[in-house]
Amino acid sequence: MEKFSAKALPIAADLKAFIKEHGDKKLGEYTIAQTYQGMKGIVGLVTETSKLDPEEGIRFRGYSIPELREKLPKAPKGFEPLPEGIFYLMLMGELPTKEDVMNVSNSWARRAIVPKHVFDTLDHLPKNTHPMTMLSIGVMALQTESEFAKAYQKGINKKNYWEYVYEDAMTLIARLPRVAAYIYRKKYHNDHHIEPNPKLDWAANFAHMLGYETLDVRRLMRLYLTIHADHEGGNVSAHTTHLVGSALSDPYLSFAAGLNGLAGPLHGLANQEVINWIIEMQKQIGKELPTKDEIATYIKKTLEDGKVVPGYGHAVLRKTDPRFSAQQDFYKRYIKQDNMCDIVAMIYEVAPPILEGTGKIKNPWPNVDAHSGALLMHYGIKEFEYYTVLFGVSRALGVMASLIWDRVLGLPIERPGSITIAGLKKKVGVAV
Ligand code: AMX
Repeated sequence: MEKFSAKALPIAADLKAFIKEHGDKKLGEYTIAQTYQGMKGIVGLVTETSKLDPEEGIRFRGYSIPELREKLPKAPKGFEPLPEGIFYLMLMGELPTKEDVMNVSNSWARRAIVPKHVFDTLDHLPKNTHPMTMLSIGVMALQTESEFAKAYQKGINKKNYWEYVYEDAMTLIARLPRVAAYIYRKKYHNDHHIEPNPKLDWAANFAHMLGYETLDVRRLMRLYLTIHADHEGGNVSAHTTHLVGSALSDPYLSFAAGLNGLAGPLHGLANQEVINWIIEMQKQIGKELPTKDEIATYIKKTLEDGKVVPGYGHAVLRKTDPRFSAQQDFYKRYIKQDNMCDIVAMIYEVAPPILEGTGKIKNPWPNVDAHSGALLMHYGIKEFEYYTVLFGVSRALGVMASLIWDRVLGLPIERPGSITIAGLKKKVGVAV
């Protein structure tokens, strides 16, 4: 925390001076269409942890995914980065050393004990509760532990908000894999739970608690939890966490809200939808490995039925998502042959021209969700309804690092303006 405050407090002071001097300069103009089309392209947020380039994809504090796979510290015998490293990078703005990563890992291991009432809460939910709903409820149950909420009730100076948010963010990230693994083992393994192993890194321990002990699953989990961590500030889960946090709702309340956004099929739930959609395709075609022509027909039928092709398209990206490419690379390096991954590769050949042919889809290329499920299926993690939970565990890293920055920078409550249809028409002189 000392290292972070030494870094962040001067930046916060500098930002205040910058806004005082330049706050009245224009950042851009926007149109009526943008107001109606999800505010796309309107810059209304400051997010430090990562920046998305439409052509090139995500950069975390300036580093692309291939660069991170090379530069972030790895576990012994590991080839994939440790997610602790990307958290450190997003929070501190600089690449961590091995020791920095060890410190984060140890800090999370020390904070990882989940209070019993959280498990009791999950145990009382109906059996058919969706795993994302369970995760959100699990995080809400953890909220009893919020240091920020307790301190705020006692009364604290606003200058110190960030210290409590930092504490909560670290504890929440530390406890999240245990809660997520509990949900998995409860739902799919008859409540046979696996105790954490504090000697393992965060991702390997998560894989262990889920019940997967091989080196390859550890590798996949480290990569998965790294690449899903952040995607600048405007996506639904990041923006929601930031928005709710701006009301000084504590990190648990804010993150649960973000998770509820991630649970939507146009956002994080797309990873479950992709596998569901592929399995349905296999069923309809009656083959485990359909041909490219059969896949093309299935894609066209999906569009004709007025449905989206899951895993394709993006609100900002205009090229193949580098997070998709990183997973393709993982497949080629570690798996080499798998029918589901081969179908994913065939869809990648067949879908873009069909989607482009509609003339309306702005990005016909695959996003992160087009590949992740196939890798998980390969290793036997076949319960695709659970996949968004993995995304949620990873997303905590980015949105919690951002929330700490929000409070250290003293960002105020978020409150954009809104307008009525009549108000819009009046503005441009159209009779109402
Ligand atoms: N399949 C079918 N239609 C699609 C499409 C797809 N994959 N992607 C976009 N479209 C449609 C939109 O629904 C919209 O149709 P409309 O004009 O009839 O309403 C039109 O094309 C224009 O949309 P857009 O400007 O290209 O995209 P957007 O910014 O409105 O939406 C996204 C972006 C991701 C929601 C959309 O591409 C989509 O629904 N993709 C499939 C779901 C998916 O994979 N989501 C995951 C995204 C990544 C993530 O957050 N995890």
